[in-house]
Amino acid sequence: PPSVSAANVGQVTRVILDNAPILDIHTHLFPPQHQKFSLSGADDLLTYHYLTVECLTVSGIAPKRFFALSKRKQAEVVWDTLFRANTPFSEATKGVVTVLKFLGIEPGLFPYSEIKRAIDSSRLNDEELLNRLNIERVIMTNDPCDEEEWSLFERSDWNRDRYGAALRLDTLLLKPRAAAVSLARLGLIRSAESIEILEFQALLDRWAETSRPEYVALSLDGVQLKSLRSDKLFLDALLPWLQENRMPLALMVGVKRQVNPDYELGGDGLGVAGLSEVEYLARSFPELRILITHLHHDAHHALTVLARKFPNLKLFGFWWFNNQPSLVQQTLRMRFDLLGFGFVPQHSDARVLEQLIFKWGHFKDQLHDALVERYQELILAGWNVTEDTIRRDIATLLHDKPASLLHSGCSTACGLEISAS
Ligand code: REL
Ligand code: ZN
Repeated sequence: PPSVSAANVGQVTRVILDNAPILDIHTHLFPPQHQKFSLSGADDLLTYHYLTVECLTVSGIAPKRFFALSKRKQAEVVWDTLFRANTPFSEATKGVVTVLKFLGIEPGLFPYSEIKRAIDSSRLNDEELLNRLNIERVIMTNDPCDEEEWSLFERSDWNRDRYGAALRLDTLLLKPRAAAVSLARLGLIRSAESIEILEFQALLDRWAETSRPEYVALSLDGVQLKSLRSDKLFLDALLPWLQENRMPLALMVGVKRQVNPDYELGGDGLGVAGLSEVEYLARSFPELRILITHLHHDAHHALTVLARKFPNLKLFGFWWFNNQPSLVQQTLRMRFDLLGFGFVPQHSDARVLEQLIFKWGHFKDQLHDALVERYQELILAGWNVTEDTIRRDIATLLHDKPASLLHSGCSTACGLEISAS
């Protein structure tokens, strides 16, 4: 295969990136058949919590007044504040600009009604959009304690290959009292006071059978991670169950919920880093496969070093406040420097279907630059880089590596076979 030169590696990498299949391992998307939970279109896009928070910050509108408005009206206030009265400078607003461009909508200072009509009449359905973006599969976030949301698994009219499940246990482990009440009401456990170990494990079996999760997930503060070290449900029920079933545990660490409840979904902030708890888990449970992402930018160097120390600890994505080009640029290069291909570079965290366009689009721009910089250094140092090399590397990063770390992939792709001879 022909070698790529330092001069054309940029263009070659761009084309390969544009056509590479993606496996998105963490989203809040649902199939459109699950109507109440599946978000798409102008109103949902403009009322994304990243944007409502920015709008409140910029405008000074009282949060209570803002959230009392209808969704349509909130979207209009966001549009008028962030796009008409101001220039869309932030990452979240730029995301909307990217969506408009992708949909072929001429951006301009139009009234919201016009932008809304343009977006809603030109949007694609989920299959079309996922195909256009080469996103093979997205993993949802599924809370078994939310009866209505969980009812998705009672239906069979949606595409299970496209939408993979993740068993989210925040409610169960972090609000066990509330969880016990609702599970007892559903007749799933005996007492509304507490959940027994065996009951919990039976529930995990049952939920895993219904949803076929790719991992069990927890999104939490370092303080909460610390208290789980002495939590019976976590230690005596969940951890053994995960190890026995070779089910990965995805930890999203460093979020303090509802720092400002007036901001509703946008009211969460930074909590305690909790890295020693992560180290403790990785060291004490070598059979436990941990996927980890972190909300603190300044935790990432230490976390990357930790990921070099424990083969059962795998870094993924740029989460939320970290998913900003200025931060991705630096941290992505550090991850390549320290981990090579041993991490999952990104997940979208998309809540609204069209967010996939910019969440992946913007990340690919960053990835492109980091890759090209490294390939150019290699080429100048005399290393032979071919199109096949680049294709293989990008496939590893965006698809094969994430696939190998999920429950469905771990039995077949846990590493190279090492022969004894
Ligand atoms: O999955 C999570 O815990 C977080 O990603 C969410 O709580 C958060 O609101 C999300 O929308 C951030 O991107
Ligand atoms: Zn999320």
